[in-house]
Amino acid sequence: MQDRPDMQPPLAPPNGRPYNPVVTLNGWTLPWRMSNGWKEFHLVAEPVRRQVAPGMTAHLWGYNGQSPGPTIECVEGDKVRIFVTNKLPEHTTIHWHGILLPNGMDGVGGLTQPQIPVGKTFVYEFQMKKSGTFMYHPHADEMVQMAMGLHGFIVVHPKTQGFMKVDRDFVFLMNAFDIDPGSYTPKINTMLDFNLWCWNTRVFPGIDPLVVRKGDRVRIRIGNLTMTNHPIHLHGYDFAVTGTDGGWVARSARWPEVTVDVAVGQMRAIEFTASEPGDWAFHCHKSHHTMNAMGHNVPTMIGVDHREVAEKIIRLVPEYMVMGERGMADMGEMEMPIPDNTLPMMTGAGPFGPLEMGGMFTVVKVREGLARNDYKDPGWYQHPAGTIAYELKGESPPAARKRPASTTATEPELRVRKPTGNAGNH
Ligand SMILES: [Cu+2]
Repeated sequence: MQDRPDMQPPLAPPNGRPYNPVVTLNGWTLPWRMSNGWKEFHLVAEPVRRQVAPGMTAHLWGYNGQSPGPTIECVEGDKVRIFVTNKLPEHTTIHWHGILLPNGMDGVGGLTQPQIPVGKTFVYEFQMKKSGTFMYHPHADEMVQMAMGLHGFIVVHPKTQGFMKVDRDFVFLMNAFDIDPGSYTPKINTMLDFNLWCWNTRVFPGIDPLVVRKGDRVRIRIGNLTMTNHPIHLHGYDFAVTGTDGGWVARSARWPEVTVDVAVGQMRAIEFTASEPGDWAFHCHKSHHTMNAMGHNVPTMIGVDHREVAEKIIRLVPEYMVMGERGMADMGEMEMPIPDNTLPMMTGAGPFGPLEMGGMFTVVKVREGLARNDYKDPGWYQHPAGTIAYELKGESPPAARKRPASTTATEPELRVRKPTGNAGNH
């Protein structure tokens, strides 16, 4: 059982074939016991409390005290026996996404097995035919059970040591929740407009940094169990997609990327060699996904001078605040009282000021001289002198412009007749 949201150190295999264990972001690996040649794991589906970031806790469903559940690690060729105990208020199953197995072990409630009733334990037995990156999740009342946080990771290590070898191997699942400010339970009927875009049920600044030693070969395995795709972008490096939930990608079939789109129900493993020290941003490129709880019905106020209106409103509502007429960056440093159990829309402080991020954002911290198994946050990067963008002192040189400088600034470039009616539509 695990109830802390901190990243647990990788679990070195105490028996069986050796391998380099993975690191689950803000998570842990499930220990097993050996029984007559079978690796036995035990998952308990149950209600859990998960801290999404300091200041917010969600009431979810998970496995063994946590959402997502623990990572299952084993080796190609292993015979695994997985006990699944149902402590949820309704029936469930577990489907082993991407694993090649006998049909009756596939975990589709009603199709390949009866659902696991409340209070009962079912047993799944199969052999891991190939190595790779997979997931597990219910295939029973799926919309509700996935929206409540029931899912986890499976990593099958190659039998041959040295095949697809890396020094650091990170895993996380992308999941999303819609939890109203001040409440604790996700709205399970939400289809697209979620307000918490999570990696392993954590949002920035609650997501661990990925700590990497300079020179290490690094793999990051990403699974998507949200309702939309996530283009995952890494700064400072180009990388190759070396694996999917279908298997490893042959060397000759890889191409360079800096952003990998992970579609719904997909997994991607990316690899790079950590040659460049620094604090490299790593995030979903959909800018709304690096935000926490926000209202989406707020009108755009950029360029609107509403000081006069504000003065009149303040006579009626003294706390009224004028916001957004110069953009929304002010939100990153504003400390406004918020309801209990929610998070600011954009937050986090960096070494140079407010980070203005939330949701699916963290930092890959590449440092020289770390110990092999050191995943502790090393703090912010100390930039060598003369390597930080700097303010120009004195006169700025003239910038090239498309229009001749003589065009008067007041002349509009384009006249637009605004539509009337249809108020509220964009
Ligand atoms: Cu996204």
